This record gives sequence, structure tokens and C-alpha cells, in this order.
Amino acid sequence: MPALERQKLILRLADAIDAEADFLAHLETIDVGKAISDARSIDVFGSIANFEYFAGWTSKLDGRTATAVSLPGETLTYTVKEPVGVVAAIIPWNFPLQILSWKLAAALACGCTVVCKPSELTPLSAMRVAQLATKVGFPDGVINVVNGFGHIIGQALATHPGIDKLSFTGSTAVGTAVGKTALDTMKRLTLELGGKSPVIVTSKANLDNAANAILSGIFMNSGQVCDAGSRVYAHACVHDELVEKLKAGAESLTIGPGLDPNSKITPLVSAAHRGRVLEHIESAHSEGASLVTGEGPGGTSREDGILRPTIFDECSDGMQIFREEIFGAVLGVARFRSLDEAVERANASIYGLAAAVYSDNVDETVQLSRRLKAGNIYINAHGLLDPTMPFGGVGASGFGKDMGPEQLDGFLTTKSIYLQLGK
Ligand code: TXE
Repeated sequence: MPALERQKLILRLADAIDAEADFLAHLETIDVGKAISDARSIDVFGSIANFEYFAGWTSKLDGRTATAVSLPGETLTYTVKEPVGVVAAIIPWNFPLQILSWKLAAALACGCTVVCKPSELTPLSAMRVAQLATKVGFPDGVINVVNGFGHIIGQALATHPGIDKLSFTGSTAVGTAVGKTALDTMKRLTLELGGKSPVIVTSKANLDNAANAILSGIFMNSGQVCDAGSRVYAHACVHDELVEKLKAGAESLTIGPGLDPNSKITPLVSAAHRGRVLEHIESAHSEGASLVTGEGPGGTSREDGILRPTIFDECSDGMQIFREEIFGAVLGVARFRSLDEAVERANASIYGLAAAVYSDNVDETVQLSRRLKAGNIYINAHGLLDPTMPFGGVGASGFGKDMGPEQLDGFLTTKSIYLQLGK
């Protein structure tokens, strides 16, 4: 399909999503359990921005003309970009619509067709997007949604010889296995996996701003966020004051059902996942972390699927709470004495998805951002996302990018064309 027609269709899809933003936010909230205010402002509006941004790329996917330096005679040498083919997009449950849009928008812009597999826990918004795509005029077969369990349907996509590219977001364990399988049929691969993102608060930080941003960076979506800042390293001279502010902020968050517009902390996606988060909380208690606020030892008294936002202090790097991704509203805090120590401890993780720095000193923020091992660095904020900026990690957080022009390469192949002139 010509580029400008693709652009129009993608923009029409964005408009169709916009026209029923409230309905889609509602779907997302009843499926995931998330706060409706976030579903609207983050999931739905983030998705619209993504489609709108990538629609503009359809007409800008040019190759280049090279000037050959080693060939005899006269030649014309140039490259063209072509769509990679059929894309399988395997989507997790924490941001079903938004992560679908990350993969779908760029793949469509590049002229690929897409088979989307939402998480078995949260299929509704992807199915609605497929209906809207039909309504706005996408030809049959361009956007497909298949539902089912990961080990059956996801696995089938990973092994299918008709799939040319696999773009996966999910856990590191599953992503590693899926990636190995995909290589058997030489699929192109993007893996967006877990994280254990560190947060450094230096002696020069604005503590009110730091506390607010740290709280939203860990407790948004009830902690079910891959780049959540879950390990705080606070300079010893600001540590106590910061912990007090974090405690006060966490205790002021409104807990309630996702559909209540005031709720910030809402039920987790499933009972099984809630059980896993509780096991991590139990391990923090048994390993000697000091509870600041939230869930105590021996399980929770809440029966509504929600866990209280929980903060532990005096964490050490060997504790499970500081090593493993929890994917729940659980924050650990430790103190440091020198920036070298903070960087070394922050980088001592298998993951490298994101890191955050809080400081009002420009040199400090720039130098720390250079030294931290992560795909995304946030300065005096957490979790900022924009379609123009690539998102993706290093190490056990995977490889390849979603969003930004960098994502386009994952859905394109470059063909080199040599024309010998004068023959
Ligand atoms: O992820 P899975 P789950 C992390 C987080 C969470 C944990 C488990 O730590 O606690 O993963 O969540 C599909 N072949 N993240 O169980 O299992 C599956 O159907 C092919 C981080 O949901 O990795 C779903 O569509 N596909 C993450 C997707 O993979 C398979 C967001 C993710 O599922 C498959 C979510 C298989 N064998 C969880 N098995 C992030 N980085 O944001 C499962 N799937």
C-alpha cells in the first residue's frame, strides 16, 4: 500500500481510539484492574500519540545513495528499505493497549502485517483495536489478533516459519526461551524484558520532588511496571528525610477499586501474581529489611486483591528485594556515602532497563547518567515516555527498541543495489 494511504489509515485508527477513549480506558481497567485515571491518561492517550507519531514515518523510510570507493568503472549504488514481512507481537498484561500500540504503530508504518497475541489475562483492548481497524478500512489480514495461553499460542508464533519478526515484551525467563525458539527459524527479534531499576538520590537533590517522583515511579499501576524504580540509593545525609517523605507520600495514596477515579493503588492483575508479590514481601521481612510502611509479615489482611504500597529501609544488595523484579508496589531503600559507591551498587544487577538520578547539580546528573548501565535514564523524574524516544534495555532487560526512529530498523530490511553503468 502506498505510504500516504498507510499514513491515513493509521491516523484514522488513532482517531477511532480517541473517539472512544473512555470506553477503552474502562476496558483496560476491568481487564487489568488498573486505576481508570491512569488508563485514560497513560494507556489510551499514550497509544493515540504513538499511532499519530508513527503515521508520519510511513513516507520517510528512505534508503540512501552511496558513492562507491572501490569499484571499477561507473556505478550507481544505493539502498532501499523494505518491510521485514509478517510481525508477531507478543504483549504482556501490564499495559496491554499501550504496548500493543508500541509494536503495531511502527510495524504498520513500515508496511508490515502483524499478528498480535495479547496476554491471556488481558485480551479485551487488543480485540477492540482489531474491530476498530476493520471499521476504519484496514484490509483483512493486516492486523490480526490471536488469543490463548503463551505456552501454546505464543509458542506457535515463535516457531511458525511464516513469521519474519518477533517483538516480545514480558518476563526475562519467557523472553529468553522465546528468543531461542525464534532463532530456529531465523526470525528478527526484539526482546523487551524485566528490570530492577535503581534510583540515586544525591546530597544535592530536591527531596520533595524526588520523593514525589520516586513514589509515582514505583507505585504507578500498583507497581506492575517494567521500568519501575524499585531500588533507591539515598545519600546518607538525605536518607532519613527522604524516607520520611516517602512514608508520608505512600500513606496518602488512595487505595480502592480501579473504576473509582480517585484510586491510585488498585487490585493486582491476578490472584496468582498477588501471591508472587506477597512472597517477595515475606522474603524482605525474613532477610531483615526494615518495614517503613505497608504490608507486614505473615501475609496481608486485605481481601480485595490489593496490596498496600510497601516500603522497606536498610536493604542490602544481596537481599532478594534488591535483586529480583517484583512487579508490585514494593520499594526498597538503602544508603550510600560516595557517588562511586552508588554507581557501583546501582550497576551491580543483571538488568539494565532504566535508572533514575535526583540532583539539582547539572554536572552530577550528566556524569551519573553516563556511568549508569541502563537503556533509559530519568533525571529528576521517573517513567517519562514519549513516542520520539526509544525504549528498551541492556543485559537481562533484553535488546532492540520500541518507539523512536530506532524502532523502525527492527521492522525493515535494507537492500543494497549495485548498478554497473556503461555495459
Ligand atoms: O509474563 P510472561 P507474565 C514480568 C514480571 C511478571 C512476570 C510474569 O516480573 O511478574 O513477568 O508475568 C506470553 N511462548 N513481566 O506471566 O509469562 C504470554 O502469554 C511465547 C515484565 O505475564 O513473560 C504473554 O502474552 N509466548 C513485563 C507474554 O508472553 C509466551 C510485563 C508475557 O508473559 C510464552 C509483564 C511462551 N512459552 C510481565 N509464555 C515487562 N517487561 O513489562 C508466555 N508467553
